[in-house]
Amino acid sequence: MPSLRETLARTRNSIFGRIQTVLGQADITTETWDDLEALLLQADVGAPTTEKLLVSLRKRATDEGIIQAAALRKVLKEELVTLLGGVTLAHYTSDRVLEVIMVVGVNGSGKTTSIAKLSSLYVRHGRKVLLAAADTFRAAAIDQLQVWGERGGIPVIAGKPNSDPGAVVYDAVQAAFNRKADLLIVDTAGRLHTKHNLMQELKKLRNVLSRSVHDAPHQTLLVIDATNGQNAISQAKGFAEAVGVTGVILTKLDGTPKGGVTFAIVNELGIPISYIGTGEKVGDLQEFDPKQFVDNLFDDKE
Ligand SMILES: Nc1nc2c(ncn2[C@@H]2O[C@H](COP(=O)(O)OP(=O)(O)O)[C@@H](O)[C@H]2O)c(=O)[nH]1
Ligand SMILES: [Mg+2]
Repeated sequence: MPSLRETLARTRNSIFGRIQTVLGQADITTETWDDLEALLLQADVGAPTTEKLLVSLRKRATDEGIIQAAALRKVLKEELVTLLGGVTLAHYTSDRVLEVIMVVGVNGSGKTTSIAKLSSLYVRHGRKVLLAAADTFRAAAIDQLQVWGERGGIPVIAGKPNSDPGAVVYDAVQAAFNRKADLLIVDTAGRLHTKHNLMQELKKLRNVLSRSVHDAPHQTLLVIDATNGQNAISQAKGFAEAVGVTGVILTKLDGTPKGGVTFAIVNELGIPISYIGTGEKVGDLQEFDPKQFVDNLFDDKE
């Protein structure tokens, strides 16, 4: 499993490295502020979030009488951590007879892979997991989940290609009760003929779940591909409005310079990042820790 430092190498070496240079050994000038703003925008932090950061930085610089750029760097790091919010403690135990996690996101974002990673994590914590292949619109999607299931020894409930995903989810809930599984993870489609159809379909799946399991789904995780940068934000808003997302799995942070999008996601969507994907292997999933994340965006360790 790559370390967070390795995962964030490209984001760090591209733009955050330059922020570090701008906030180096000199006094703060007008140019410092301009450069910082330009770099944050380039880093995929996004306009609203950059604006918010600059307002709090300027206020703190005034209030605290900060003159040196290096001192501002320390404040920037603190504000970045604050922006990301607290740690969302992942819970691997549950008092429920059956806990349900629904996973949504556009095609190719990494839903199925992330489900494999999550399953393995929960299994290691002693949970009895069952998977539902409710992305019935692509035959390959069903196969892919089944392959991961076989590798991890986790049963997968699937229907025929193009069968009703609601029926698959219904069957999966019954199977989970019958087999005394205590965690059901539902894989879903990421693309239909229209976006409207997709959101309607996902709402239908939610209803099937809530009718058959009390308060289900208990978590709805939105998978976002970090390499999409700012484009990911508007997509994510659509899902969040339609199905009420409780947490984000941010994938492909390895190999992208666009890690700054993390700040935009939390600030603009108001949804915490639960996990980050750091590679294609089953172990490449980490719980998100705001402080560690920010520390690893910069080269210095102060
Ligand atoms: N490098 C990298 N690749 C990933 C990550 N997560 C998923 N992928 C890759 O992204 C591609 C699409 O993933 P998939 O799970 O099929 O996406 P889905 O269509 O949303 O189910 C696959 O090639 C995965 O191996 C990650 O965190 N890092
Ligand atoms: Mg898939």
